[in-house]
Amino acid sequence: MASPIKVCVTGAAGQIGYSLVYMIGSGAVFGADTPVSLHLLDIPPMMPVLNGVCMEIADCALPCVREVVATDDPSVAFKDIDAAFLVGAMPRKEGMERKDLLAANVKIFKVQGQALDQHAKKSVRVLVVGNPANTNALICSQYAPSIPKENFSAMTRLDQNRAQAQIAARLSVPVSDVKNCIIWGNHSGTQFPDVRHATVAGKSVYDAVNDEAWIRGDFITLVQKRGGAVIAARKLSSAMSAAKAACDHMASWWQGTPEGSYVSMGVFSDGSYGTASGVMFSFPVTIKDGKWSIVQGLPIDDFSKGKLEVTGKELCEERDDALAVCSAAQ
Ligand code: NAX
Repeated sequence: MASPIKVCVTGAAGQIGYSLVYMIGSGAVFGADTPVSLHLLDIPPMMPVLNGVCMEIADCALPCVREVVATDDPSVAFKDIDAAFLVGAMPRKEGMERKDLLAANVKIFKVQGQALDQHAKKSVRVLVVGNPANTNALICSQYAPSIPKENFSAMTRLDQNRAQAQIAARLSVPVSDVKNCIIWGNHSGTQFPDVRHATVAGKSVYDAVNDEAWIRGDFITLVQKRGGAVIAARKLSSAMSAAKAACDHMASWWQGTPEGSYVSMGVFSDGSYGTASGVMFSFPVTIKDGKWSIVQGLPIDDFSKGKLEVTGKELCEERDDALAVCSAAQ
């Protein structure tokens, strides 16, 4: 076996962390033959809980797990890491405005960006899950100038998986038959789940569904509001599915996308498809040798253009608010 890949999970004592560390340790992301060293970060009051998680990791007797480091110190957690799942974030509390939530998280991701800059490998691949994920990823990268911007991404894979699952259910086919659903924009209520270019067993999803009103109406709303529906049912937010999506995202980044298919990731916008540049916008990407490329040349109709504008505008507003928080703190 090769030397272990060092993988950091922040918020490791939380709900998503609980499922995620098991999935990483079981080989689902980096391969069943690849040993991993798990670096688990949480805040000081959560150390006893994190200790319990470590006990359970040991009790899972996972062959891939060579080492577990549990800490509340980002400089220890990020030391020489190859991959980071930044899940830990400030949750929205009752009565909290969106701007207050953004401000609290900007501060966390600024500190973590600085710590990544100082301690992680320059080749580290960073996936931000903690919300607001796109803008947190932007801030994190801004404060880690020695790490290439392409090494930061935000998670919209859960939204993509939700979209694929809805299409599969609608057509009564296995979810694995559905390919190339796209999530454009922000991981928020403005995201645009788009199946215009998706296929089911090689045929157009649009033709197979044959119901444009549903595709442009209820389907989009369903995917946009799925997180809320899970909370209403479970009284807790999505955790198992979020952990699975984080693993899917990192596995695609590590192993590449199969010929002819693409995945959605929040990445630095270069202005493709007329989107605002300089925000973390979710695009369809293909991945080869650890590098993602935005899929180019997909036809965008007026309906889609309108949706891209709305979600892009929200991302620009979030970015401006976040940068204002950063400069006020300087
Ligand atoms: P939990 O509240 O269960 O866990 C979060 C953990 O992060 C806690 O243990 C907390 O102590 C820790 N934490 C807080 N500040 C930290 C810091 N500065 N450093 C390290 N750890 C810190 O939340 P959970 O359900 O696990 O969700 C985590 C985040 O994922 C939330 O921001 C949530 O909104 C976000 N999500 C993002 C999704 C996406 O698709 N991008 C979907 C799922 C999820 O809602």
